[in-house]
Amino acid sequence: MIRILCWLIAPLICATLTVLASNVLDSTVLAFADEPAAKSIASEDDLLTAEAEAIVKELRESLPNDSEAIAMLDGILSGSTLNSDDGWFKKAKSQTRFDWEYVRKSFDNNQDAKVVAMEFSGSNEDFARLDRNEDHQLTEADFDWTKHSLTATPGSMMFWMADGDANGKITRDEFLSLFENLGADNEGYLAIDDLRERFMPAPPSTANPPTSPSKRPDKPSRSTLILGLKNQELGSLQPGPNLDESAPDFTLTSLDGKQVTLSKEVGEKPIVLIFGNFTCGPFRSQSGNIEKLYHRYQDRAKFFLVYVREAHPSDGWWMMSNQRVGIDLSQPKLDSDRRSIAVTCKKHLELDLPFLVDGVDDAVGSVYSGMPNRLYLIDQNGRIAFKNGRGPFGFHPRQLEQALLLQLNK
Ligand SMILES: [Ca+2]
Ligand SMILES: [Ca+2]
Ligand SMILES: [Ca+2]
Repeated sequence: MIRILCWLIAPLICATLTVLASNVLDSTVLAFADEPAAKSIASEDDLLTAEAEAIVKELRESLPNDSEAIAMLDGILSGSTLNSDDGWFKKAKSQTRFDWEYVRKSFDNNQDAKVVAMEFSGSNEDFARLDRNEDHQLTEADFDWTKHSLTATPGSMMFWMADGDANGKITRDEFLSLFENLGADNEGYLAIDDLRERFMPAPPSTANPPTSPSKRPDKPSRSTLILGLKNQELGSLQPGPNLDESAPDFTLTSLDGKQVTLSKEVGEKPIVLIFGNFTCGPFRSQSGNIEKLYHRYQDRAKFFLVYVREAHPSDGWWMMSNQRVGIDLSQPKLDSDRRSIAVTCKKHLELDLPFLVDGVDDAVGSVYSGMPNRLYLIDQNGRIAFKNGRGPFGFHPRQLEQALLLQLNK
């Protein structure tokens, strides 16, 4: 039903949904796209290529058995579609100094398991941003991030449908187009039944299993995924620095030509590092959140977006959904090529925040485990104060905002 309506409305709208669904193949979200949701199983005709067999051997020999990358490899080999319940995504939990326990111990003076504005030492504005569910008190619920960031809700469904150019921001014109596409163009208004069930997340489908992975580009073969793992397009092979460890130093050049050395930026203010790339649809869908975060706190913290390896290049696990919105590029081989893609990305996503571009050797993205996307908060002593679970599922800008506010109000 949803699928038919979606395609009737406009191919572009569905493309936006498919960006998300096919990038992550999450079963809940997939139900909204153009394929039935079902867990993939490695089919008999999805044999590994000789190249993939060799990579499997090499990774097993070079990586610790208990590493996230080996968990990912095991997931791929068993036919996992790399959703939020398996692969290494299930293991990638956020690490933060600033969970509910911290808030309760720091501010809950009368020990009633809630913190009201009077108990909080910071400003009312900061309190309001920490109060995620807007009930005028801080409780455990405000700090519960167990739902992954691609969980479909009516609000997120509407967002994905409206954001026709998939740049993570809905403009007035895009919103108006949605208004018309939902049926308002006939009568000039929408009735409640025009919307009532339109944005309801569908229950997981028990329909037919998908066709053989190798027959659809958005359903990659196991060999494609294994190559993507080795190339760090699915994610970094390293775990990245842990909570309280020193942030690894680096020097990168910004898009306006300035050399930025992390250790020289440490001290005065906390530092927010945002890792991302253009071909990751879920990352693009967060760009409005990232930009708002930057504008809200740019005077109180330093922000850098570290541009890393493409997650879905045309010569890897490519995405029909990217092509539909005109994003079709191969993995850059030269630093200068990556820089020019970063310029295009910054422009398409209309981001003001400063971009630093990692080299094609992926030195910074690797050591921070920044692929495909990741958030860090570094304190004024240069130590990791917050690190989200591996993107795209663990990518929660609002969770980073809570950590930043609590760091600022220590
Ligand atoms: Ca209290
Ligand atoms: Ca609350
Ligand atoms: Ca848009």
